[in-house]
Amino acid sequence: MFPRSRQVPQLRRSALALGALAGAALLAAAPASVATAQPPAHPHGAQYFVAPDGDDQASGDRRHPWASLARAQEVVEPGDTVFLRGGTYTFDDAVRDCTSQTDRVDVVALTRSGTADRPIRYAAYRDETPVLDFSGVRDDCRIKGVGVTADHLVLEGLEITGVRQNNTLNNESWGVWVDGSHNLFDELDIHHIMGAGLFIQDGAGNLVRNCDAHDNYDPFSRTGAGQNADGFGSHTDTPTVEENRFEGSRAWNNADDGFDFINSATPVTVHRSWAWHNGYVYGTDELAASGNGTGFKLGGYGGDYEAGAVDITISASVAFDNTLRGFYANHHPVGPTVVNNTAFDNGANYNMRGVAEDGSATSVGTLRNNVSFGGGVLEYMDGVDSSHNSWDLGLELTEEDFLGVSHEGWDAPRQRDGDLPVLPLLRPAPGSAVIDRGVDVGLDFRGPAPDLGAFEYHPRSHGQHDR
Ligand SMILES: [Ca+2]
Ligand SMILES: [Ca+2]
Ligand SMILES: [Ca+2]
Repeated sequence: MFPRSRQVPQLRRSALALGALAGAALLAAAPASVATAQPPAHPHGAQYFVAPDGDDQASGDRRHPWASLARAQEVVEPGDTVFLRGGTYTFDDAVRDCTSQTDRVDVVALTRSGTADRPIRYAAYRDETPVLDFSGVRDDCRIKGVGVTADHLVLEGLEITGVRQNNTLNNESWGVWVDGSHNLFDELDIHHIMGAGLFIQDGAGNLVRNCDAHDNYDPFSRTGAGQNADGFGSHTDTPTVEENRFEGSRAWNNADDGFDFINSATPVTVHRSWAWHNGYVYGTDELAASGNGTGFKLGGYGGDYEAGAVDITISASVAFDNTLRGFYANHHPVGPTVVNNTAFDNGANYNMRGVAEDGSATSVGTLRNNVSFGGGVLEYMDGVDSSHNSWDLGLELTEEDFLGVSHEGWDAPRQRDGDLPVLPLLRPAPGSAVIDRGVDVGLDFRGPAPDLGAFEYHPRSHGQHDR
């Protein structure tokens, strides 16, 4: 009934890291002064370097980096790594002109694919922070900061910001726009986009891991200010069995929603992700005029009944302080699976509004081990498959049930490996009423039974035994 928690592709990551080490040793021995020469290819994949003060006529090795990703893409082959050095990369033009004011243009267009065994990797060099700043791009149509139409890429450790809406004839622009499959988006920090942070238009088998999308706002949308700036979205056109997956990711201060999966033909799974303070104009407590303000929007097709509606699953995730709803079925025709989540102080903590075949409103979903706490009501729960949730058990939770309760501090820096920060917030306190009250849903737990909510109690330290 419930899917087992799956492991992220650590093996693939390890293989890449080994390849990178071997490449470094080979490149260090190569002559570095030959202008326009290519670094030698080798069995583990070549390494190339890009830097803000680089030169596209250089050789692309560590001491002679290129200036642009576009230059790197001319030569990359499956298995290669392109390292981006720290600093700010500015852009002022898309790759081509707009053909109309409603056209869509890419600024960075990633079109060359890797393979399953040999992905192409675009990664921050060591612990440096490459910032792709698109605020100078004024082309008069919709803008994709990074447009990914390739498959089997890894984008890792990049900060992406400043994509604009340059007229009022469209809806959102995009930070990262994806029409590809089997890509890994890892440790991206995407913010201040006039539209969605990361938007999957089509494709499956993509993993969005340990990414942040925040402070996005679309003031110039045709459908109203704030209507379209989500943190993350999967809205694919092509029906697939394979899913898109979000894990360890955070969305906050976005004008519309944190995570939105409306009109997705691809199943979606979310695990260990947080969404808060969405529905506001960033930097303020002002409601975005047309923002929806939902933490996790779990499917839906604009109110229509779709016979082939996909499965949406969310687990071990947290939604709080979203203006309208924390976890929302959004008129989805089939029930989302909602297990071991924590909702706190949302307009509605859980709203399971579905749509029946005749178009009438109904309630959908399978809910286990969830916590509803603080302000935030339950809506559309009649007929939902609900048990072992805090409300089913009649728990009257108070702040004493948690090690900490706050709307603040959730944007703390990530751990060194990119994982979510370990915070006391909304974790069970010793003796909490949520401890061991759940039922086994296939996620890790300690003690005789799972606890309720996103975090499992540990007597000595917190964070060591997250789901
Ligand atoms: Ca909206
Ligand atoms: Ca939305
Ligand atoms: Ca337990």
